[in-house]
Amino acid sequence: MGRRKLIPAAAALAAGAALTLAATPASAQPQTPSPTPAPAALAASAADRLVGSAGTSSLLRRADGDALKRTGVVQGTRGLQYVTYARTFKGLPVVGGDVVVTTDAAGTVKDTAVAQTAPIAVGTTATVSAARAAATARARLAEVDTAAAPQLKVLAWGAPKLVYESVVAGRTAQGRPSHLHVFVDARTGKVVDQVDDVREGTGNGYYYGTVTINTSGSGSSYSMTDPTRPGLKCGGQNGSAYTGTDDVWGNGSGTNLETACVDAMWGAQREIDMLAAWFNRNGIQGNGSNPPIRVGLNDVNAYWNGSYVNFGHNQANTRQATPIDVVGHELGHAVFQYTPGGAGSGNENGGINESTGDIFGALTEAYANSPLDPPDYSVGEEVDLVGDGPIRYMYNPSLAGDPNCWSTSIPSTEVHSAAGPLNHWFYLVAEGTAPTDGQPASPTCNSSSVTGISIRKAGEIYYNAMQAKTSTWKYANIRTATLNAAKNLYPNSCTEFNTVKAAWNAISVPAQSGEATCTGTPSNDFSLSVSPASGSVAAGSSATTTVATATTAGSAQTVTLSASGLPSGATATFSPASVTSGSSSTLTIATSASTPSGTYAVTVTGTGSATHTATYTLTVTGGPGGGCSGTNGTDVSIPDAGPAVTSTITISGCGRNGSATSTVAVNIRHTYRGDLVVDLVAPDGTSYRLKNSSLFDGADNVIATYTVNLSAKAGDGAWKLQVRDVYSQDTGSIDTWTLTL
Ligand SMILES: [Ca+2]
Ligand SMILES: [Ca+2]
Ligand SMILES: [Zn+2]
Repeated sequence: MGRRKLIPAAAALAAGAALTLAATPASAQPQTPSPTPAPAALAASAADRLVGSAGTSSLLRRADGDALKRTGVVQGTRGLQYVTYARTFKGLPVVGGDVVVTTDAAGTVKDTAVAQTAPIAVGTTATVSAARAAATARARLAEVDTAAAPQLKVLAWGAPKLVYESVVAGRTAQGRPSHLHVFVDARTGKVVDQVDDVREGTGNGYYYGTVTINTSGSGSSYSMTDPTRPGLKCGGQNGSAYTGTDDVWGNGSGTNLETACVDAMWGAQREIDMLAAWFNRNGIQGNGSNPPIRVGLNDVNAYWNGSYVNFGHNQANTRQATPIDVVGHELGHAVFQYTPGGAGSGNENGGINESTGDIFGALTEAYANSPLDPPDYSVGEEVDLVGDGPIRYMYNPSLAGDPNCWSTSIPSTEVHSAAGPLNHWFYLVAEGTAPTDGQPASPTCNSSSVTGISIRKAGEIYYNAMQAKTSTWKYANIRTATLNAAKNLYPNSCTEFNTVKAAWNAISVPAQSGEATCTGTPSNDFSLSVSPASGSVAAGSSATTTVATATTAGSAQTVTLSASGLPSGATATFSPASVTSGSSSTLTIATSASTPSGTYAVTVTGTGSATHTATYTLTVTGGPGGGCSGTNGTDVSIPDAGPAVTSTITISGCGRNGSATSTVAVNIRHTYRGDLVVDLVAPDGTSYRLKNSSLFDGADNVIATYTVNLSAKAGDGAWKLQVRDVYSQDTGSIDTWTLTL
């Protein structure tokens, strides 16, 4: 090689000479106020923090390899929020791994509901083939119309098992419609559980006279499709909505199917309106959507099949099964399916599902308040199915032969009968044992008296409890969930809580360990929030946010404010430094030029009769190295035309991505630096060429400073400098190097 040989300079410059500061990344913007976090966002982040914290592993029955994924935030009433999670285990969906975290509007966690009772410890390799599982599932039905491919899952209703879930649709041996989930043990091939989405009700035609229903169309083309309640429509067995040339529907005849759709649409519209007005629920499905309705089922029956409701007729075939409590019942099954935990498994859960139908039927009947069908707590009182009046009596289930009281035989009781105790509980909470509004008296199983709190409050408590439902719900779980709901919904009163509890005692569902208690008028309390919840400033500038307080119990009190978690060189000032709960303070965080770049969680603490905190996320840009630290790279000898030599720096504490401009200062001692190729290797292995060999690079024995864009790299980790002499002439060394992020 004809390269020019240079004489080594006398001495290298000292290592660690002044290094350039990282420039302000292009992404750093002046502070912009972010919108006030909605309760749903506060709830989601609080619940995520809870689910993500190591201290809750046992509460959540965590196992190695399981993961909880947030699936939604459901709004209850009075600010309550329900954050739902689904679980996977080593990537497999876990049926029965569901979790619900309840918070208030400020994001304070109130309760946690966990379906699972034990952490999962199963192998994930099936020894039974999917084809065998599919065949086993098909054999559960007499007639199979459709069958979905089996999915490998973990079933955690009870002791966790590796299973295939197969969904088959068709008819049972009794000729009833079925949409069946079959769980086949993936190790033994045995069926371990099955769940039918089809929920049957029974009813009879009833006419609400001339009513206004929402339909679509104009001119000479109309459809029984509700334009204001998405998804709601009514028609015959082919699933299409009835249409017509005018917007006049039905003829008032009990055998006319369009008339049945008038009843069904009117009832469904009242139910959807009731859910919104009383429970803040958006549609039957909770997301604004509603299932469609079919009439004309050629059967003495009505059912929800997991995706639509279908109504038949009475035995005499003179009326359709579309009175409001039957419509409310079937759509109540849909509400049950579209609340956390979905439709579970077994007779006790099935009974709860049936009772939920009856409860929503009674709620809808009460909300509609038609003089043609006065509100009551009988189910299908207009039915003349077999000539003996209502099919169920919520105030006294035994009138139809159903149990009034819970007992250990409920899990083996037919589902409509197993609904009896919960129907009875609902009645006692709503009306009590001796109502004064004309509703009938109700007996209790412990000879106690209960004073009701109104159907709307009973519904609100049950509905909110349903938002913390899990797939393993039993009567005992509802006791716990409704006590939590009563306490959370009415934090300043024990009346509702005590009624709920008395009603559970009155139907023989025993106290559960750890259940909530209500201790009378609560002590004064307050809540704390910051808005905006985050801000970004250049080092040396100030950020401000408003700290709001509210009185949540008792009377107002003095709240003293403080801040912690500030980065170095920053100070926090509250103006004023203490407030009366209900008023606000302005927090100013002043940073200095020496405040390191990075993102910091600043905890704002309010201290009064209790202590509450809120988090403000502060991003500082343009400051020095982000708080990273790392020792200098170690000395290495550069062999003569040998392989690349490596020197490593482990950097930690960056907590951010690297800046757009980072510098690497390398103290090179080498006979001829032009021989060298120098690369910087990021912790993820990405290599950045700092220097190529160059014949004309004459400097020897110097500190060379290279600038490199590392904005796409995480700062923390082991950074390597690789140096190689590409020609066989010289030797030398690197005497330390420094990376500035
Ligand atoms: Ca009635
Ligand atoms: Ca009724
Ligand atoms: Zn039903």
